[in-house]
Amino acid sequence: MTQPKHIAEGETAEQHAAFEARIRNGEKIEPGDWMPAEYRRQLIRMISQHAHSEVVGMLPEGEWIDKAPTLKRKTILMAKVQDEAGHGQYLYHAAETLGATREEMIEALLTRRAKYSSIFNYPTMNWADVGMIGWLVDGAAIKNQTMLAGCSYGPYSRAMVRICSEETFHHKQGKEMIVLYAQGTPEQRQMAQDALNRWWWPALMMLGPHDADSPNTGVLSQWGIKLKTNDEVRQEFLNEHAPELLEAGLTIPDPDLHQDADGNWKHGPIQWDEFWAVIRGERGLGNERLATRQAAQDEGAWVREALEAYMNRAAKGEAAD
Ligand code: FAQ
Repeated sequence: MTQPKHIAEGETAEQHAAFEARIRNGEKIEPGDWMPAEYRRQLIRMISQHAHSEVVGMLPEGEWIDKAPTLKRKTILMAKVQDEAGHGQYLYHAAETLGATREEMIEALLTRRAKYSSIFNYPTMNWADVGMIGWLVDGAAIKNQTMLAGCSYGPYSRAMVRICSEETFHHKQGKEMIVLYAQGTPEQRQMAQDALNRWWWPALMMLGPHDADSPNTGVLSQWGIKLKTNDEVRQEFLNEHAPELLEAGLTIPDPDLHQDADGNWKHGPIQWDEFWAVIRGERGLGNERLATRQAAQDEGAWVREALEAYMNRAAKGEAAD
């Protein structure tokens, strides 16, 4: 048996061993169950950052709702952006089951103590970016989230099952749009290609640093939260998307891209300096994204106050219908 790691003060090796045995047996850990403090901390970190990503992720595409080229595309995009808000809600609730409050999580986002996905700090320059986000960003998210649907924490795993089915629709609508444009007029083909040039590398990066540079993967794998490493998920994404993009007639902006003898597609070097700079808000739209979230928080204060007043009156049996 592996020596249990991350034993916090007040926890015993026996408790850890019993906990890990449950995970090995494929049992789900539920909110009231005993769990190591580090398991709880890692899950709150990851689930809250995932929730923030879904909510901030509404911004790049949301900008295009009133510019959609047809009513059908507008309706699809509105539904997609609303879905992302719903995903944020499921995920905040999942994190709340671990004892994190909504206020603490939002505060951590707005003060940059919590991250959100790097991908949403890139700008959407034209309509084809909406389709490319669906195809590549939702495509990468699904690979990651299908894996997380099998994770050891019950509420997160169940939220992922529901979210993945909606993301699958998002992925299909993006692919359908880009394949259509890639076969369209020269202008449409160019729009699709430009969008691919902008989103290809950020989509590869969003799956996280290489395994050797990923400090959290070890413990997350040990406790059945991550069932695959960042590089394994990235490989799955590449193997599905590289041939499909090429088949659509698009050029992937990577001169080193090739398929190896085992059939795996291999990418060239990723610019990790760009990834970290984007996360820190030194490149891309990080500062604008957080300012938008802060404004939404400020403008929503009266709703939270009214709700709290209502709940207080309801608790005393005074609230009207
Ligand atoms: N951006 O040790 P690792 C979506 C951070 S949802 C920013 O490898 P881990 C839906 C990481 O937090 C997309 N930071 O970390 C949608 C850690 O920093 P910390 C979001 C990143 O947790 C589609 C540090 O680097 N999905 O797209 C990123 O083991 C379209 C070291 O990294 C999720 O959140 C990044 N890309 O693995 C919505 C899924 N990558 O926290 C709208 C859940 C890494 O120690 C439109 N999360 N970092 O300060 C996960 O699966 C994992 O957290 C990973 C990172 C795989 C993201």
